[in-house]
Amino acid sequence: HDWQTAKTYEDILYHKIDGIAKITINRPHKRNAFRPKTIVELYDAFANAREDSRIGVILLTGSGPHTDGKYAFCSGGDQSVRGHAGYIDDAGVPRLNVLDLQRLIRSIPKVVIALVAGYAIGGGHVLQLLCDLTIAADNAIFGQTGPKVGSFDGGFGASYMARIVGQKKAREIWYLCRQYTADQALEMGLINRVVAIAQLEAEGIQWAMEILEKSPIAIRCLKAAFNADCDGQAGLQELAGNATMLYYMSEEGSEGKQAFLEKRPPDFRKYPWLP
Ligand code: 2NE
Repeated sequence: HDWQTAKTYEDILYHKIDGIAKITINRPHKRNAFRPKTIVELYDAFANAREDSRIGVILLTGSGPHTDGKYAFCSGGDQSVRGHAGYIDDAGVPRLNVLDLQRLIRSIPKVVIALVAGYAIGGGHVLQLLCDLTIAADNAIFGQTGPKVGSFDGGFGASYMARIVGQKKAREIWYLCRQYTADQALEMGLINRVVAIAQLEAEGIQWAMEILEKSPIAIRCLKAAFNADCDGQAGLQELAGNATMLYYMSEEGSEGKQAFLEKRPPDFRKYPWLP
């Protein structure tokens, strides 16, 4: 595929092709673990894809294989920079900035698809969980490690996981810290499809192309609606923001603004009170 480099970063790769952005975590020597800088760059690339009206689908993946032949989507927070109060950035400040990225992936009004080859572990597993859709290679391995390495994600990592796989399974995943195969993940509804590793990107592009044929506003309202079910007032804000956008796009909505600018009373009489 003829990917164009969209921007150059240190820890990630960022590409675009007709309607699709691809964001690749590029630290294969660490199984694509993220440090604070990785998250800053991921956030920047996702924000760029959000602003680009030509982009409708974002693929999130990890680069690989590493020189030892192993693949990883992401192995979570980089434990080698974990300090007293979080993951330490270049300025010495402790951070858990992956939580900001989690919210962006959820609220961005475009479809985010995780392409998982190899390990999706810890905070890396939560990232795949939060993507709208996940396509996995048959070598993918899923799991949480928090209680083993002295961490936990009690936000989306717990509650959203339970929405997806159910309370019993979510508790098993977190309490036992086992690893699950791609087929097991598919069976428990954690992912959408398993393909041969050579087919992973092509399958992602195929799904993206099918989505790009659909109505952007229908998809953005559906994403907000799925989010609203779990996200309380923040979810309602997102859903309602779309209602406001659609209202602004209507003649009735712009009448109010037009009247204000023309210093005249608004004439809403011509619009019906529909049943
Ligand atoms: C991913 C896994 C299971 C892979 O195992 P294996 O045996 O294939 O590879 P290995 O030898 O463990 O790893 C290869 C190299 O990558 C580094 C390793 O240290 C090793 O480096 P060298 O010895 O070659 O120098 N590496 C791998 N994962 C890393 C990581 N997360 N941080 C730093 N270096 C890492 C196996 O590597 C594994 O279990 N990794 C750790 C998974 C983990 O516990 N992640 C953190 C969970 S907590 C979290 O992500 C989090 C949260 O809970 C809440 C908020 C934010 C984040």
